[in-house]
Amino acid sequence: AGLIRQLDQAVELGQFTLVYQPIMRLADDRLTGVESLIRWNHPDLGVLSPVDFIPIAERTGQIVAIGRWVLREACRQGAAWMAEAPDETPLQVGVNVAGPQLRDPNLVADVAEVLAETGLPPGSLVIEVTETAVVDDEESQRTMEALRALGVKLALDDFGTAASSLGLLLTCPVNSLKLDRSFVESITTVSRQGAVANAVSQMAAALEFGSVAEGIETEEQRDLVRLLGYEYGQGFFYSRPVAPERISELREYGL
Ligand code: G
Ligand code: G
Ligand code: MN
Ligand code: NA
Repeated sequence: AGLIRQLDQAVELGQFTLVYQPIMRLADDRLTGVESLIRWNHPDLGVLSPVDFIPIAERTGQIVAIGRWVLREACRQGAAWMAEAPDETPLQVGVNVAGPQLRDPNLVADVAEVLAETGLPPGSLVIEVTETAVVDDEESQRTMEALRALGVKLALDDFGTAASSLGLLLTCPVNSLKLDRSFVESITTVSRQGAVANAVSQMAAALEFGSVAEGIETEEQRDLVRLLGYEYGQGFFYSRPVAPERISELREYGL
């Protein structure tokens, strides 16, 4: 109950920050995007991970207000990176959006407003949704269509972990699939995880979805997902989530 009350004030009190994990193009190991990840600088408990408060905020509905802050901050930062290096291809900025946010009737208007306010090109924003949030939910599908109509990109996050059918891919208007890191963790040319990773890559290509392999921790894993045809990768092998200043340095000097 304490945490819930404190969550209510955390936006106003400026206690949230965003860190950004690099997303690399596997063909040439160039930084092409980031995923924004929230942290809570809690006055007594120190820095809290989203796993400690996002599930609570989803249950209470507080995720809607928190998510609005995340969206605005990530888009503001994305536009700031563009202004720093106007001649370079803008970074794609990923923002996680939870089920209750997708069902919030104001989401599309909020996104449009934030894009207009910050000047971030719509195509530079990637909204990451999970299978659980979109499955069997026509309202969420319509919201996704409306986001696509704004020019925003959509990614299906943690792909392969939810109890959803492959039929979802026929109707879900996403641009890319993010293979869950559980498959990359034990990926080898002979493992079952490797077989699934391969099948997902083939399927993504056939359906003209982009593909991102998550949770790459070793060079061997990087080499293998690249070989399997994944276009993009992210994980501790490249970088942990970092402060926005570090992303500026990585753009300028590389990893
Ligand atoms: O960065 P970390 O590994 O601690 O993130 C843990 C989980 O929290 C991930 O599943 C991630 O998608 C989720 N998460 C991180 N930031 C946000 C956010 O801004 N909004 C939502 N809805 N989920 C987030
Ligand atoms: O569910 P989502 O994909 O949004 O979660 C991202 C989470 O995965 C973040 O909490 C991030 O810190 C974590 N993460 C990112 N890269 C790696 C990695 O290489 N290994 C592990 N174990 N976790 C990672
Ligand atoms: Mn994500
Ligand atoms: Na994920």
